[in-house]
Amino acid sequence: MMTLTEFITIKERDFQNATGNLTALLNDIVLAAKTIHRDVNRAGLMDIIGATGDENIQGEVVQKLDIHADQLLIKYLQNGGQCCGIGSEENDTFIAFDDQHKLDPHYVVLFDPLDGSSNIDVCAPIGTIFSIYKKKSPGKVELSDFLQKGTEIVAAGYVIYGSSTMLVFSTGRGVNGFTLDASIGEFCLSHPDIKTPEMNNTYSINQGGMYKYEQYIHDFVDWCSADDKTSKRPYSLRYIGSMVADFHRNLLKGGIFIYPAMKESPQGKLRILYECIPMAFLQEQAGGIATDGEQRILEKEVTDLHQRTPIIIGSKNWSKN
Ligand code: P6P
Repeated sequence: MMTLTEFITIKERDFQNATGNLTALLNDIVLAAKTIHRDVNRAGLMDIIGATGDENIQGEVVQKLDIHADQLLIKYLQNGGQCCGIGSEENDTFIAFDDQHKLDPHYVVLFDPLDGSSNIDVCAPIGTIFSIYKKKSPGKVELSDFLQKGTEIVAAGYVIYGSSTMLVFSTGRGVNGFTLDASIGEFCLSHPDIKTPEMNNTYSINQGGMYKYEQYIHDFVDWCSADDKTSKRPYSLRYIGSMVADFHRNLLKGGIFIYPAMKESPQGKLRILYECIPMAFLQEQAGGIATDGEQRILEKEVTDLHQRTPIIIGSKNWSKN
């Protein structure tokens, strides 16, 4: 079984003038993920279950493990010396790293440290989502380095902490999945060159919000639920309430995930920079689609670190229905 380290080393040879900096940066994220895996699996024993009682900029109650994961990622990325700053769901503004190593780091990383955190207390799958961009500004890192369109992305991925822990990522040359073998502390290549099925009869949406959604979404859900044997309907609704888990299932088996605009929140709920763009990048690399209902997620202008967007993401032939 090929380890992640072997895989990256081999793939690194594919990159012209590969300097090894992106490899080192990915390894910093992997180190944080292994530590989060360890702590997620024993959270109930470490008194880091439950909420801090604080609210993040989203106005969401922050779970202790959220903050713990956020601080781990910041520590590993700062100490790794390849990253000059981060943007995270748990921090109101971006965090610039002083160039303590004088390595002249030129990557910025955006992440949701523990997505789906409301599932932590009930042992449902949760995940870390990340995206990597090159710093564009000439001097010290600035906000504009984080507000880049998805088409500028260098790499993106997620770690799902579920029945097993998997890292799924892409540097723009396809999508590969690695399963953590905790006995040796290595992520091993288990899902090479992931291609998402062009169609599957699974749709993921919080159907409880039906009367808040626009009519075309309401009509779509009604269409999926109709009893029509010739088109193998009703389709199956699968929705865990953890984007990483719902996305991962649909990526491997096919299906469509929708978090639409709502009357009281026309930009939906999910954040574009550290949830939707990385997932859209992976989905397109695996042969699927990702839009906001009108345009490609990857082409949307980004004007705020915590900007939200509606999202429809999954198998490409769903768009033909
Ligand atoms: P709702 C988790 O809080 C999250 O950000 C995503 O992981 C998930 O897909 C979505 O929100 C669930 O939101 O409104 O259906 O509970």
